Amino acid sequence: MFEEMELLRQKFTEAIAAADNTQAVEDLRIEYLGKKGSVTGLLKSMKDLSGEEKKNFGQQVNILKNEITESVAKRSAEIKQLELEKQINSMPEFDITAPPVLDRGSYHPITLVQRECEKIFRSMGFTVEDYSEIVTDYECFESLNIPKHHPARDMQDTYYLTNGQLLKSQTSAAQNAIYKKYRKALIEEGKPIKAIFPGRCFRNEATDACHENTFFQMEGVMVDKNISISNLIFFMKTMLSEVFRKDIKVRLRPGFFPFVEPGFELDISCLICGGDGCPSCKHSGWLELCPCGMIHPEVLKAGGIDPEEYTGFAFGLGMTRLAMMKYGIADIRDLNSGNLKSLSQFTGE
Ligand code: FA5
Repeated sequence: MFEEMELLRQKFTEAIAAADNTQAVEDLRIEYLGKKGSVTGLLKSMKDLSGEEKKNFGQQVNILKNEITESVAKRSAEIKQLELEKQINSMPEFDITAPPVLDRGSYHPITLVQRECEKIFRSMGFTVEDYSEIVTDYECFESLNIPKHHPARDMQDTYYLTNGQLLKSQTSAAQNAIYKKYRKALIEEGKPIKAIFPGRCFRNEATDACHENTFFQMEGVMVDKNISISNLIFFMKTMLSEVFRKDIKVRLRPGFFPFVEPGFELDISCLICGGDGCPSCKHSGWLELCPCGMIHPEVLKAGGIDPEEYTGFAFGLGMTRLAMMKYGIADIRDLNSGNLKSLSQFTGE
């Protein structure tokens, strides 16, 4: 029986050293110390021994039982430690002394250029207005001296909604509301109307390197007594020199818009090809950027302003094209692409 006990001890010593997970150790505990376990079996077999032998054997079995209990506890603790170390080693390395590397994202080039324009015009006393993207026929056309069936409506292929409203095809759609908002201060307090209103525009256009169906414009108006074309030219020049901060070639040519008289097209020499001609400027070397003109008397009248007493200028800056020129983006479609690799490289100042 003592031999049997010694064999059991050896067998257990080998088994516990080989147990490499918590479950294996628990299985061994049950196998040796459980109700039907080997050590319990040894105790049961004592009944056939004489008094002195029984006492002696009983003591030895208890020693073995204690040894096994201690070994199980020790091996369990070792395995828990090993499992913890394994878990820690599989975690990505984290160096708390390393400087923070935060991905802060970046602004879209149009946002950058819009903010820059807003800053420039604010510094010249203009307010920045917001306007809805869904507007009425009156706002987008009739109040701008473009009655129903006027051929000028064909200049913009407009998206109409089933309720008769439309997606704003030009930021000029906000002009009437701006005149009505500030006319009282103009007439009663002599405060000139000076406002810009950036916004998204929609046209059902075939897209190419310089045309999108969804693009941004920034409208600007100034109304007061004695406003003339020289005021218009001053503000256009200031805006362009502040945005580009380098000499750029511009040209002013006559342009037709029913809401201005006279009207102009302000083009800039294409900064992608340097004026040689490329897809970005439809191979003309020039890019239509900022049509403008003196506000038509009918438009002032529709806004509740007497054109005999007041005059003003308006412009409709193509902000998406401005972003193209400012950041050297050859294809306008990249700006709506959602391609973070190309869009996240611009940082403004
Ligand atoms: C207008 O939208 C007039 N409302 C501008 C205006 C305002 C004239 C006030 C006079 C007084 P036009 O359709 O040309 O004009 O658009 C103005 C500018 O928006 C263009 O010069 C161009 O820079 C930009 N633009 C027009 N269509 C697109 C397009 N499909 N994709 C990108 N930019 C465009």
